[in-house]
Amino acid sequence: MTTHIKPELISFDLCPFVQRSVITLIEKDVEFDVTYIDLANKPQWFLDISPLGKVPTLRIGDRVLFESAVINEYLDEVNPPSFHPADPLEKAHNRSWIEVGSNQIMNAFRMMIAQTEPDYETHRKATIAGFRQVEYLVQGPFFNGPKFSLVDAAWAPLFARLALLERALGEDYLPGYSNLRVWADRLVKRESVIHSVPENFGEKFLNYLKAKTYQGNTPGYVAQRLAEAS
Ligand SMILES: N[C@@H](CCC(=O)N[C@@H](CS)C(=O)NCC(=O)O)C(=O)O
Repeated sequence: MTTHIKPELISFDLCPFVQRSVITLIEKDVEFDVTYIDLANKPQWFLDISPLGKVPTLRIGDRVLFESAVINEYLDEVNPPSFHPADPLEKAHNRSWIEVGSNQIMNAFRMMIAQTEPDYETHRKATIAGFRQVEYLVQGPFFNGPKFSLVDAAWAPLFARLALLERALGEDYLPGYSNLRVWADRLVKRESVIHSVPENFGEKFLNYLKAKTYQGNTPGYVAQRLAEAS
């Protein structure tokens, strides 16, 4: 049994994948320690324990777990009741949609760091197209209906970031997706989601995007628009 050991989350405070695990830790009422690292300058002890060099990394005693979906599955198993549906087919289906959530985080990230307007448009369209199927799947108010699930924990960080950017730029990243809008709004307002990031997260996140440059000098397209908007 490892459940009595307090886990240590190795984190970067702007990372959406880390946030997935923090949401699950909070939802499951698990006490944990956090160690922040600088991803631009990863400490050697981190590289020594993390073969992929990515956060989140969860250390439990001398065991080290990585990959947000795997970490969340572990947290779910050792802290019942499960956030997964009991039926194996439904559970696997939920896992598939957690993976789609990861893909959407990356589509949106490419959009946020696009260098030029056409580049931004390409990734904006890809992000919006990537929402098409889930619009018809989400049961509301959460992915599976009334019960919060690991799919909700996996998608909430994406919706939180898109909501911040929508407000800053006057964009709509869920155009015509009424079910998704209900789901996203519900998740962004959930206590565990709000408390899964530092208090000044919105400001920090937008400042991070504002500072995004190419080859160290040219501001990215979103960075330029944020500068114009402020
Ligand atoms: N598939 C991974 C993705 C994690 C990930 O990409 N984390 C980023 C920060 S948001 C990272 O650690 N990047 C460092 C690097 O790639 O060097 C997961 O779900 O945990």
